[in-house]
Amino acid sequence: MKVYINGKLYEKENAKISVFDHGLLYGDGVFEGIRVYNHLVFKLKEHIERLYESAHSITLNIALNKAELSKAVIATLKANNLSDGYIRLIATRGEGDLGLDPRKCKGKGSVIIITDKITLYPEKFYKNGLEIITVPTVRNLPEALNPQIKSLNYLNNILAKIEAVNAGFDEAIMLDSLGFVAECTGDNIFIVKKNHLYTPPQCMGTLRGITRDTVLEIAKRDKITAHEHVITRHEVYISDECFLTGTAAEIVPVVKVDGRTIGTGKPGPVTLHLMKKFKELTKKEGVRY
Ligand code: PXG
Repeated sequence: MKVYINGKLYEKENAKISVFDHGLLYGDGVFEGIRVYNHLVFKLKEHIERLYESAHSITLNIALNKAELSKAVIATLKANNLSDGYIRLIATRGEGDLGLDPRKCKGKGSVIIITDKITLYPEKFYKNGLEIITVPTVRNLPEALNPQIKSLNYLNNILAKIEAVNAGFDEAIMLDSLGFVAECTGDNIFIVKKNHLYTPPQCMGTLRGITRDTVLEIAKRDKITAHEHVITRHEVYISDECFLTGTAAEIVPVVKVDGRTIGTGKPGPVTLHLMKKFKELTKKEGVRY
């Protein structure tokens, strides 16, 4: 697998950057995760746009413009002869010294594109649904490090993941600082109540997920009423259905939260409908290469 770094392709073993890169030293950079389905890059424009928004917010200039970066993504996929997989886009502040000051970072920063075969969640998660828990670590405060910024500093989410794994679960609900449901460690959350969809608004501790937006689009088209509304843990517990959305996970049903069975304890009809429609969309929509 070849890795793109600053305009050149390197074999995996030789794909290296400086230990002085502030992306490593401080998590000073941004990233995106994108899926490719049968030679179609799903929502490439949206992912590129979000990457540049994250970069703009942390005053990071990406050396390439959006069109150039999109081209580089396609070139990397072609070089690796990949038809289905996952793309990780990374832009860092670049090489600096051992101080925080970004002005010390010389050059244009690093742009890295890694492609890989996708490691899917086990099939049983999609068939039977996930059991998840709420963890103590709350999502970053928007006024400290806004969750809208997909920064290279993912410790907030990793700490929550560790708490879930230590308790024997694969995914966790993270609350916002007010105690409302924010999102999971790498996925957004939805509930279904009386055939209406609810997902937390993105103003609090929630990333505006591209899969989340896609689900809202499908819902609108299929006349399923959706609300972006604050959600409490109680509302999750008494929901009819619950599911998570993310580029890696796509749509995964949740059947138990904090020991409470959700609905019938099986993936529900609205979730199954959205999973089917999402799959159909990934087969026909995207940038072809
Ligand atoms: N919330 C968070 C905190 C995320 O990191 C999502 C929601 C879903 O967003 P999209 O746009 O993908 O629908 C993400 C996505 C992983 C992994 O290994 C997941 C993400 C990033 C990196 C790794 O599961 N994020």
